[in-house]
Amino acid sequence: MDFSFSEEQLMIKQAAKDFAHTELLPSVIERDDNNIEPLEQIKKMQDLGFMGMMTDPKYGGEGMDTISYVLAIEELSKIDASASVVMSIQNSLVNWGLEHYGSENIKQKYLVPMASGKKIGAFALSEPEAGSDATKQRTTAVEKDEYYLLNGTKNWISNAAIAEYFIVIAQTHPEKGHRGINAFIVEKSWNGFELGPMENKMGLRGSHTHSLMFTDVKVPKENRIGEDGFGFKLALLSLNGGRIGIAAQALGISQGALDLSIKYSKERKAFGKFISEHQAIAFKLAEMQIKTEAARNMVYKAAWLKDQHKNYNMASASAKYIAAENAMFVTTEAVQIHGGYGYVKEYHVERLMREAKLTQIYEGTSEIQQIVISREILK
Ligand code: COS
Repeated sequence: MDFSFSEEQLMIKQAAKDFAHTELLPSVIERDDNNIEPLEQIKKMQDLGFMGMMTDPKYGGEGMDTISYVLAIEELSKIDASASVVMSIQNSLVNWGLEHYGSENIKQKYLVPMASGKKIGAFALSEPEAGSDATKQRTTAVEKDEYYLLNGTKNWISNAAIAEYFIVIAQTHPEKGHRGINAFIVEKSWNGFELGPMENKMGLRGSHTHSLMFTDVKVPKENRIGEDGFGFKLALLSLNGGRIGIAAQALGISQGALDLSIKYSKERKAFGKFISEHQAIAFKLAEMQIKTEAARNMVYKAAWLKDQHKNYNMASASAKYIAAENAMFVTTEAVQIHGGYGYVKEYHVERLMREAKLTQIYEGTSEIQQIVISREILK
């Protein structure tokens, strides 16, 4: 395996780093405090091509590889995971599914505006009673002559406030179980589509999470993605890739917290020397570095496998698991190293710790990743 990056990959990494420092860092604490979405910054991310990174240029994307995507998310997440989650969802959970399984009509109408950065998308799978157990969809899409009639409620939908297009998973043939589930591309402007209340979250407060309500929404038949009954499969296939994005986010959060801890420990003195010169702190930093590098290798490997068109299901679940667990470990240690300063907002690490927690929960909890991995090794 080649561990070096191409010129293009390094350029993307640098562009994301510059963007994060100049555009995200100055206002990140204020946005987190006040639940403000980085709308201006998202526009700039669209201009940079971050919203359609891996989509084929013939559908308005940048045609880059997954490694470049991971490098960009990692850089943004060191500073502000509320910004990186927008691009993670759009690229992995929306554009990817449309490009691989949407009809040509769907690609022209929905993928092109999203991959070229003109529109934002969201992915609606979870429900009040179907989160981890995604087969238990209560949202229904009843087939009529010329459309599907969509009814139900979705929960925990990131990008919901800013998105215009939604991939919605719904049950059409309950008697067929998960093989009766369909996926549709749905427009927010349609009658019967209602944006529910915003969750008041512990972290990633610059990324708004809403519920969605559908009441007799008429979805044209041509908006179904893939064959009849392909919806559950589409959701799981999309999540396989989505987990790489969240793993990269967790990795960036870890590295961000580690970088801040190294800096602080070389500035702060206690007992007559810099705290980095105390073995108690130096050993903590060493362990944070070792584990973050181990997670990085697994995240990059999952991305590499996807780029090589090899099976990456287990690799992506493993990468998400290890990167998220590590993010929680590293950010907690970072707060500890900063002492009292770590517990106040100006030093960023308490925010990174709150962000890390969500990476253990969304796009499949750590326990779901363990289910995916154990089933792979035991089958
Ligand atoms: N990728 C692609 N297909 C998969 C898959 C994966 N990772 N895991 C399972 N499938 C397929 C199976 O091959 C099976 O297809 P067939 O019917 O064609 O044989 C189908 O999906 C159902 O598989 P299975 O019976 O194993 O499903 P289970 O209900 O037991 O659930 C888990 C499997 C738990 C792995 C799945 O429900 C899951 O990943 N849930 C988590 C969802 C999640 O992350 N929710 C959070 C959403 S945040 S947007």
